[in-house]
Amino acid sequence: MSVTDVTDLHEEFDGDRLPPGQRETSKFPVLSKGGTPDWDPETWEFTVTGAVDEELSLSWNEFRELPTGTQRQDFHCVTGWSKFDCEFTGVTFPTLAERAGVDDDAVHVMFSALDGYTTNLPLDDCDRQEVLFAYEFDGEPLPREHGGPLRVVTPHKYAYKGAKWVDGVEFLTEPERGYWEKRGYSNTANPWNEERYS
Ligand SMILES: Nc1nc2c(c(=O)[nH]1)N[C@H]1C(S)=C(S)[C@@H](COP(=O)(O)O)O[C@H]1N2
Ligand SMILES: [Mo]
Repeated sequence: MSVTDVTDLHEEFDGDRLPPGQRETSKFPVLSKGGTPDWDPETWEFTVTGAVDEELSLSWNEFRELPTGTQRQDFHCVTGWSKFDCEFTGVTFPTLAERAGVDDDAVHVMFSALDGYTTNLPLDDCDRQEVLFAYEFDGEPLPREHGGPLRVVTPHKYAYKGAKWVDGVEFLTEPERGYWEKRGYSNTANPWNEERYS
């Protein structure tokens, strides 16, 4: 299977591959605000709501029928570690946005997750090929503690912008703040600019 390598993304931000103040690790630490929530594939429902032409509600099987791709990405955690060359397989944000048909007045996006987590991004920062709804990591089903069955990855932002256990995407006409963005982490989260705190 072909893999799209996006590990040169840092060039767009005029930065080194390892962002300032980060150290590289080969481990994949787990960072969750609480425990790993239960997931029932029979009742799980993925919703796309808000400023869209057609609100979507997809079962796990329906979600898995969306077109997918595999990307090699770097992962930057705001607590100071970066993991290079993660292979994530999933559905790109633009693919999903196109399915729903985004309204002209949508400017912002809120992701929500099974554990009650939320995180927000401007629409421009989401509508990129590298923003993936990922369900495989290195060719295996995404481990539950890393957000399985489905998580968002945002290699151009610190990783708290990627909701693990994601089950909702809401298109907004005004910016709003998510869980960590309300609690002192940066709303913008650009690793090459060290936007860690607000
Ligand atoms: N649903 C959910 N998503 C989440 C979190 C969380 O607590 N709940 N933590 C965030 C934070 S702070 C980070 S750094 C990454 C960590 O991902 P990992 O545990 O796979 O390393 O997930 C982000 N997504
Ligand atoms: Mo984090």
